[in-house]
Amino acid sequence: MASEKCFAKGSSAPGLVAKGQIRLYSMRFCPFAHRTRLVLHAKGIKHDTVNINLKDKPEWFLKKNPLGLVPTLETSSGQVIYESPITCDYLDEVYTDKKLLPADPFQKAQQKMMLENFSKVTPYFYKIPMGKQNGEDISVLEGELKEKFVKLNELSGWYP
Ligand SMILES: N[C@@H](CCC(=O)N[C@@H](CS)C(=O)NCC(=O)O)C(=O)O
Repeated sequence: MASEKCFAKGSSAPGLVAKGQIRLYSMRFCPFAHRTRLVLHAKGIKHDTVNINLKDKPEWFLKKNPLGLVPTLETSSGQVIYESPITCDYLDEVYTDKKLLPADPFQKAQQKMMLENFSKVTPYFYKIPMGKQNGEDISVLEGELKEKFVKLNELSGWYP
């Protein structure tokens, strides 16, 4: 997207997060960041996106999130939230229009169990294209991904 910059080591930090907005630190091909992006879009939350060069991370980004991972959210008061499921829960709790998680504790637990299982698949959406790009043999990864999908399929009848 034209409005999305990509920041690397040596870059100056972007300005403060505008009042009434939230900022997502992201990377265009990160499947974990896509979770947060989906929630931002589903709920129509006003936000800006700052893409991080994960191979050459800006120092200022590591000060915000010492783990150096995306997705990371930053509020206009400087609060920082990371780990994709936590960012999604945070957004759903703070922006109460169009709730995504059910209020019922058991239904909520079921959704989280499904997410936990799907999380075993997510890293492959990153590892396989990256391996391909680096000219690596990705057949083992592809085999593992297939196995995980079969398992997920077996479990799918268990969730609502
Ligand atoms: N458990 C984290 C994983 C996030 C993650 O691994 N993001 C990758 C990009 S897809 C990353 O930031 N990698 C940078 C690094 O490992 O240094 C989450 O769910 O948010």
